[in-house]
Amino acid sequence: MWKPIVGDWDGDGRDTIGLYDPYSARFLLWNSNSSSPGSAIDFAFHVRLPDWIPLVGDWDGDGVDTIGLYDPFTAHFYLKNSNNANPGDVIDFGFHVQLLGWHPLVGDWNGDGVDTIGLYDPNSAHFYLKDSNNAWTGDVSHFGFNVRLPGWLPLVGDWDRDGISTIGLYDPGSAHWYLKNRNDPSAADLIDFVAGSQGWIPLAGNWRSAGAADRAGLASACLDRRATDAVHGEFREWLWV
Ligand SMILES: [Ca+2]
Ligand SMILES: [Ca+2]
Ligand SMILES: [Ca+2]
Ligand SMILES: [Ca+2]
Repeated sequence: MWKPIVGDWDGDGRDTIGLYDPYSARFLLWNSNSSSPGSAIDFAFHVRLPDWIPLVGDWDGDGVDTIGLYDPFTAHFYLKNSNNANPGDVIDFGFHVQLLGWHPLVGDWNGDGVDTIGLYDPNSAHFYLKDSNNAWTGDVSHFGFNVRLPGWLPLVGDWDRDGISTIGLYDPGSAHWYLKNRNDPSAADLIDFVAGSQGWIPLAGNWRSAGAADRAGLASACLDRRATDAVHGEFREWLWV
């Protein structure tokens, strides 16, 4: 199953779509959001990584988002500073624990222009946010909601455009979105109700223009590769007011 991703692949300030195929570790990245997005940046590592999770972030703060991969069996992160299959610029670190079911996160939690990693534990609704991309645990901030939120999915965005990424949660069961402008366990700043279909994946990005706030979106998880090698799927976005 191909996985939807979003990022600013060309550094123009606008996020656009991409797709990741876990069966060949292949990335397809488009620089426009349209149904016929034209030619994609297309590269693959030609290994089968069925359970690894694709990541996107600006790991070096140059304004261009690049890819990463997360191995949930060892809580290991592989972050690359260019969008190609050359392994020469991979930042590579791990926590040597098995965190099955946890979700990796990416955001600029301290507003310094560099994206760093985080993790979300769905069993305790706990977020762990780190300000550097290494295995040191001294800069982890964590908070939780002390409730069980089975099936809820985390997302990250700069909803108020202050340069700091904050968390959100999407409940696919009720189609409720809870977005926060601070990384703490206080109540959500924005609650909305927009349903996707079964299995849709929540996304966030600045789809509009450079300097705009991030907005939420949904992508179909039913992406498949047809005989023509074209990738079919659906992305939807809407405006938060
Ligand atoms: Ca862009
Ligand atoms: Ca970058
Ligand atoms: Ca940062
Ligand atoms: Ca913010």
